[in-house]
Amino acid sequence: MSKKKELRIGLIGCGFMGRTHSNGYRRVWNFFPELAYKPVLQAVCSRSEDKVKAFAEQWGYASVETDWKKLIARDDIDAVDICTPNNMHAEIAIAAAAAGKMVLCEKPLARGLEESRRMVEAVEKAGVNNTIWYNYRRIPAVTLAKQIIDAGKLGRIFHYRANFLQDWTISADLPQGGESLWRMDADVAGSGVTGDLLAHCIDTAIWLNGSIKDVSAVTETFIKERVHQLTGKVEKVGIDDACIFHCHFENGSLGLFESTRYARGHKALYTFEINGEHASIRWDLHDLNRLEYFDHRDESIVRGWRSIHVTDGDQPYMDKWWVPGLSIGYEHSFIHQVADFLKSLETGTPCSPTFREAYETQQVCQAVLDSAASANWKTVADQ
Ligand code: 4PW
Repeated sequence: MSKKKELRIGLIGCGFMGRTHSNGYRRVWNFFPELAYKPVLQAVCSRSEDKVKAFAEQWGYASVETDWKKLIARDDIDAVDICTPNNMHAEIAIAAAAAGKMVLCEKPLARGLEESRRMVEAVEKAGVNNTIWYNYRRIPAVTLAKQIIDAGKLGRIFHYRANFLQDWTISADLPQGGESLWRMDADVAGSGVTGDLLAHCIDTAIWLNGSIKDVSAVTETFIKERVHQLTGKVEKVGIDDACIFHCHFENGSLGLFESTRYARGHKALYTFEINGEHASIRWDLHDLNRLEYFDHRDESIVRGWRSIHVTDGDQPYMDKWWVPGLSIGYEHSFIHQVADFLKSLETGTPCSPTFREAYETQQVCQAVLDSAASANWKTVADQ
């Protein structure tokens, strides 16, 4: 008999993110056997009965629901995991917290600040554990970047640069809205690349380099009208297809961020580079186990960019995986987030980023969108 405490999961939404999270729950206890808690795939919910039953069978959920309110009302669910489109995050999270459930929510926190604020209040008032799935923090090379920065190896930081580039919306024939293309619909998503892609870059940046003070942004919507899948009509496109902003961080460094879905040839190119007084680091999602590091204090005859293959047992999370030298992938970042969440239950410490921490990312996103709309600098704290 297992002595582990069960954490009974109720997953809402069975798309791409429903799969990544389910994989995390299923695999975590194989690789993190020391954890006191073990996730149990208790129930999954989606509006389509056929779809949810097939998902439950594929991933091993014990039961299904087609109404998320029923899932939340069940007393055999400890934690609600929200993998729906963004327009449902607030309503579900607030109801789940009121029902005393822990809440794990896919990024971004919500469509905008008003919803985000209510979500933070709800989980804090209910006193329930909560976290937002900004998974890239938990790629070992990115976590190692955090350790290197926190150890002071970069010295004073001057520059933070990040890109998130894709190319999947270039065709003018691509419709907007509906189940498969809700990221194209501003009413459902809240924004385009700012909330979907730059939110990742902003979350990582705040984590690595501290708060962002103010921003100046431009956005562009290259294709102004598209057929809406739900109405069948040609409708105005409300999302930002591309966004570029620069900013000041509170620590005095300058930031430069770019995201687009119109960079032909790039499917999901997330990169960042940080330049400090003594050293620089850079990372690229396409080579996610590698962290590039340059240290000016190295002896000059061997000074140069080091390419650190982050697979050693001394490096973050890697003592859990195979043997040194063997790589892991994108999906492992979600397994790590589950492990960190379970650990947080054991230790009684919050699992970062909490809703409150993710609220700061929302504030930056709002400042970026407002700056682009008004062609003015915006102060993040004013949001
Ligand atoms: O959250 C992002 C998604 O909406 C992801 O990290 C990458 O871009 C993959 O899909 C989209």
